[in-house]
Amino acid sequence: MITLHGFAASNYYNLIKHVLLYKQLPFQENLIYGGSDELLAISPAGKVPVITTSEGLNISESSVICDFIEETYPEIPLYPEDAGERAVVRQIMKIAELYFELPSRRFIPYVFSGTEIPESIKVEVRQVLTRGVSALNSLCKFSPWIAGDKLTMADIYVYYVNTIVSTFGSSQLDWDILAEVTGMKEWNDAMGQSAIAQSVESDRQTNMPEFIQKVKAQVQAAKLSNA
Ligand SMILES: N[C@@H](CCC(=O)N[C@@H](CS)C(=O)NCC(=O)O)C(=O)O
Repeated sequence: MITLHGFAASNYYNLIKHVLLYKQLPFQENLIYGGSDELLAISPAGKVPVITTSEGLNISESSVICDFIEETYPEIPLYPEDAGERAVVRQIMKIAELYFELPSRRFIPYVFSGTEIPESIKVEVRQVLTRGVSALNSLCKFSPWIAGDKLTMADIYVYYVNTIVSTFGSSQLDWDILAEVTGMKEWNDAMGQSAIAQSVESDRQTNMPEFIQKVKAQVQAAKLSNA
């Protein structure tokens, strides 16, 4: 059986959990946070999520895990059969990661440590997000799914990317970023209605207080070591 390592407050963790649930694969969860030796032993960059396969192989990096799961368990497919269509799905995922997720994440250290975000960082993040908006506007179809008439890995991937983008877009840039991509808000709302998304969200909310406590403890420890 697959073991999914990480914590439910993580959107990356949740996207893999959603994929496993969608594909109806049995898996167990192992609660583990960043910064532990236990995590470094299975994740070279010390990031979650990680899966341990039934053969005992540890795999990290969400998009790599997505591909591994699809290749190993092709039943209930999440990528199109056609190579060109598959490339479009992966292109949407890559663009969402590079120009939506990663720039939004630049705010996280400031928010967690309660430090003001320099205006230059906000300008830079806004520029990268603008590129993402433009790219996703030209790639996404929302007819009704993100890449066309079938739900694909890109639907699940971008839905969880968007949790970060909309949170930090509105709180730090006063910008409703999803509204800038035609059709995205309606599609995002529909994705959130699925039973799987709602069960993942419920686990996220349960884990959030413990995660916040961990972050506060880490910030406090960093302050003490710098004092
Ligand atoms: N590139 C990684 C990023 C995963 C990531 O950033 N995970 C965060 C949680 S959402 C993490 O592990 N943070 C802990 C840390 O940075 O120490 C992926 O695609 O899986």
